[in-house]
Amino acid sequence: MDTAHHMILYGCKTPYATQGYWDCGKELGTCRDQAKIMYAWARNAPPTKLPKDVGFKVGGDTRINYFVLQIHYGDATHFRGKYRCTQQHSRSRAKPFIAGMYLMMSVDTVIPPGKKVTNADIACTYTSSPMYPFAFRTHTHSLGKVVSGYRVRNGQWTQIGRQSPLLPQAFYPVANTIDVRNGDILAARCVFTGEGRTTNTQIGGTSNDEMCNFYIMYYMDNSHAVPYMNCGDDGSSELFRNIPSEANIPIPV
Ligand code: IYT
Ligand code: CU
Ligand code: CU
Repeated sequence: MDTAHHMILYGCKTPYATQGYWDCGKELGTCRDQAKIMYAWARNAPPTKLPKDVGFKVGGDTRINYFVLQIHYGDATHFRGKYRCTQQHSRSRAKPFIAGMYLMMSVDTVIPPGKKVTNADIACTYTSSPMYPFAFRTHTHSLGKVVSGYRVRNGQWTQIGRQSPLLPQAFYPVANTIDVRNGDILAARCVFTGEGRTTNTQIGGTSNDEMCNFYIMYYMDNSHAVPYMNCGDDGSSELFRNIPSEANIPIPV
């Protein structure tokens, strides 16, 4: 971990290269098609374990035919191009539960310079078969203070997870073991500060831009599983009037 700062495992149908390694930060990216995040490791974070009988479905008609491991180097001086890629095959029976990822992301947040607090709110009504969240991950760049995600059912907010995005951005166990059913609302808030900036900060890919992501890793019954879902809606201010106040309290790091 003195060398690698964090790693993300993506699944895709068509990666930029099918062997070896390449620089995904320059002209090449990770996947030519839509990348799907499957796992994240970050320094010092405990490993995420899939619950018993839960597995990601890959291969066949899943559109996940390649794994791409993206490594963000903190200090690459000790690395010098040495790498080894190994595969561990384990042939196991199909799992009764399919793991999946629900990605909540803000697409249009603007953080004014100098403004102490800017919230990015995301909410969507859940319209699929029941899912069971077991881990969550938050992601912002340097202006994020706290990111929280909830299930809202009949007006009642239940926390799925709350974390400082300045801590290692791995998947952490959920705060509450809950189900998410058709008709529930999934809601997330990122709290940002514009302090220290002299211009507007927008959502984007560079470290001068920001992102607001709340990932929910879940499992679903094999028979009607939907492995990847997204939410990019703003949610109404009416809804977010009732967000628990903890969502506004920065986590000290
Ligand atoms: C604009 C933004 O928020 N990008 C995020 C979320 C994202 C992930 C994936 C967007 C798309 C994806 O296909 I996978 I479209 C983002 O890039 N997050 C990064 C990694 O790419 C996963 C992160 O560290 O969470
Ligand atoms: Cu990193
Ligand atoms: Cu980002």
